Amino acid sequence: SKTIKSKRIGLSKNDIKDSFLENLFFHIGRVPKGATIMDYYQALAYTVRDRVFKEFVTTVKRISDEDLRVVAYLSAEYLPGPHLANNLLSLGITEQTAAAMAELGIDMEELILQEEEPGLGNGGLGRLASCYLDSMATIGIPSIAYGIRYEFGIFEQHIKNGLQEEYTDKWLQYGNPWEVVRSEIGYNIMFGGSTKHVTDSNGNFTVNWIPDSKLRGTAYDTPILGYKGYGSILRLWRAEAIDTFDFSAYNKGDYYKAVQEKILSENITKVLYPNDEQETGKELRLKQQYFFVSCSLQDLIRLHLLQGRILDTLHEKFAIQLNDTHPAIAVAELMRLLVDDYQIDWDKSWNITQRCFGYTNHTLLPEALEKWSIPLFRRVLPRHLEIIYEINHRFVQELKYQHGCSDEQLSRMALIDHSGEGSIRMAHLATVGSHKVNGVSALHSELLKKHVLYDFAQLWPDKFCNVTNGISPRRFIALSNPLLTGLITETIGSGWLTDLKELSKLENMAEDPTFQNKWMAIKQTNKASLSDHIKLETGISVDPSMMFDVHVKRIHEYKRQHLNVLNILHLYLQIKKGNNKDMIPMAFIFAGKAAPGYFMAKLIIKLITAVGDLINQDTEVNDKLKVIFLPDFSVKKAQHIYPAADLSEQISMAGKEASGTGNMKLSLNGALTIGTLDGANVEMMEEIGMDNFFLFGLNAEEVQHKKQGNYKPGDHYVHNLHLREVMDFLISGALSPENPKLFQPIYEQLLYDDPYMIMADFESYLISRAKVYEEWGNQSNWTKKSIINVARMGKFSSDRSIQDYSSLIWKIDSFQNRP
Ligand code: 26V
Repeated sequence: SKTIKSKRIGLSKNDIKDSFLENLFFHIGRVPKGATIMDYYQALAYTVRDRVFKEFVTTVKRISDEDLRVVAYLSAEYLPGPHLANNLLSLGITEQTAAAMAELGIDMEELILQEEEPGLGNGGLGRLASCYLDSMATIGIPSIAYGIRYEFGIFEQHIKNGLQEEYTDKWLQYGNPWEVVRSEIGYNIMFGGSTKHVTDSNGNFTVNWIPDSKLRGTAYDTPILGYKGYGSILRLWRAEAIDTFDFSAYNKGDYYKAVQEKILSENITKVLYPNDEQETGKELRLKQQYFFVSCSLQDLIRLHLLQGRILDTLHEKFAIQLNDTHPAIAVAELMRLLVDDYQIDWDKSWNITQRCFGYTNHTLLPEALEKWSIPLFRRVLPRHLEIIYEINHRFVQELKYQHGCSDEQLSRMALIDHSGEGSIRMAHLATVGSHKVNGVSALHSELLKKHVLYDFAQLWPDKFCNVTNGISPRRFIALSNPLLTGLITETIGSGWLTDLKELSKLENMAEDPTFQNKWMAIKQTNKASLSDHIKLETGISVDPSMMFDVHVKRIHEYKRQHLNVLNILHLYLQIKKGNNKDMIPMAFIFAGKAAPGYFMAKLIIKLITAVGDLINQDTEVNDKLKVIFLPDFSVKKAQHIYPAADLSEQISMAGKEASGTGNMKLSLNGALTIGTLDGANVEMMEEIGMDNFFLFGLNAEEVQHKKQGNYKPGDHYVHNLHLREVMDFLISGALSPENPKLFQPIYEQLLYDDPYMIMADFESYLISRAKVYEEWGNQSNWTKKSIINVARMGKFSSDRSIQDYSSLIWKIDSFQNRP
């Protein structure tokens, strides 16, 4: 890279300006006169990409020269957010670039807004993977992240008549300047057919898999740049037909059949599935998982052999992390590659496999634990089914004869669930095939050992550990909240961006009136900006002096958006009764997508918008209350919302939210949290202190206990007047005059079943909210708490999470710690 001409990758204003004009001409074929804003965006993206490549190539060279151990992160989802601004930040050239653009009469901010983000994930899990990639690149953990290049990412959400409508995402429609296709890096992937077990003349036993279809996975690389740091790479696989023409079909004259094959092959990476919908029968989803896993493992083996090594040492050179069970088929695939393709004996292969993999669990919800039906599995992956049976057989033997397990234990722990048509428990496959299993918050990791993987934790206590999630401070404060970032840096220097614990230096300032005023003024500016955005998107005016109460995340019953709504209705009814003398004006801001097939979640969206319609137009209440649903939540939108929040809603039923990461993002931007003792809230409250956190609700143990007893949600209805009023209002028809029974399913579920204990937690929520109002009344006090929240967020940097993974699981040193 030293030979690359410096001007082409220079970081001065003039070099950037020259490169930009060159790229506009040579890449886009335009001169400034006549160029569109999209042309400008693309030209700038190429300009920045050239500079990113330089860092990236340097890192890759170092990994290869020094023969370093590398993390291979396997995830079916990534949500990187827009790349341009992040890369400018990482390169440290935001100012020069803005100045260069200004000299050309271009507003850089406007270009940044042109970028269509890759929506290659559903929510927290995909965003976490991207935060981790950012941190690995920043700290200098040698890494490569593998995934799927979905042509259509998460659907676009439109709201029509208050209902969610889904539209296909077209993130690739104007091309993607951040990726490079590596046509030479591709692997053949097989599906279906049957297996043949043969013994050759030397008595060697081998298995041949005779598939009935094959396709090719091609690598698309996006370089990822860490903050003033190192490079990493996001390698996404796209499915293609092996040959453009199937010549045999062509020769027979069946040209169209050949083209049809090509289309079918490409279907594999067409679309991202929603993660919160049942998938047991979805053949394409299983194919997606196997497709990207096989490409990734074949790629690792190629890289390993390329360095002149033998496969016996694969686990010494790669730590492969499974992001949930979506890539868990990797356990069987690596065994297949080692045993069938490279003729390594089973025991040695199993040893390598277990030492390669680590498995991260991201949910305890029983309905979310992946299972694949055996008939489907046999149809798609016949050889893998045999391998899984063999792994299972050996595991069961071990349990029986070495550990003396009972039949009951055996059937609980087996990889195969024999009920019905039979299914494969992917979490068990991942657990058995890995040397470490981790949860994503302290509470979640404990519950994992106590419930979902209880028997395994008893058997292998040392296999289990915790790595609490974290977020990238680069993306979620430096990029999204430049004003607050400026104030913090001006006060404590800039070290905090790579060592978030340094934020604790802000504690001294928490009671300083001048500092408080600056802090408040920034929040106010951010709220005014969000308010403008809300007006633009929804037509609704929100007064920025209101308290901004923010509830943004996927819509799911366990996250309890409807608990929030019940409180809003309570406030509404109080105002209507004239009990509103000291009421604090509040704007409730919701955003989030519902899985397209999830009836209740979609009804909850309708409920939020119906309550909004009622309140926002009613002049008797709308100076005190506003209810906003911002459509099409994304990383880009989130970056706009977090900096403007005063209060963060983290109100899931205890025991259900594995970690949550929005909780961290909001707190890092100075919002105070109202929340339950769930997921990472527990550790956040530990850090932030009870006085600076609004806690309410049953804890996980109490929830368990109540469920085992005979919980009667109706009792709360009878005994709590406010709850009764609100519930009665819910089915009064006032919210949906055209269809008075619209919300009856929610009403009935809460009253007669209430699986997420909303009725039980309602009163406690209201009591906690009363404290919120009291604290808000003293703005200096509120601001002090806001500053303390930020000052105590150090633990929740994804840099810390990655350091934990590195030392506990991967045993990989960062570049920084190397001579
Ligand atoms: C899947 C399913 C499938 C069946 C229906 C219900 C349901 C609900 C959720 C899911 C997603 C499971 C995996 C997941 O996305 N977990 C999230 O991971 C985040 C990163 O660790 C964490 O912060 C969230 O708490 C956790 O929900």
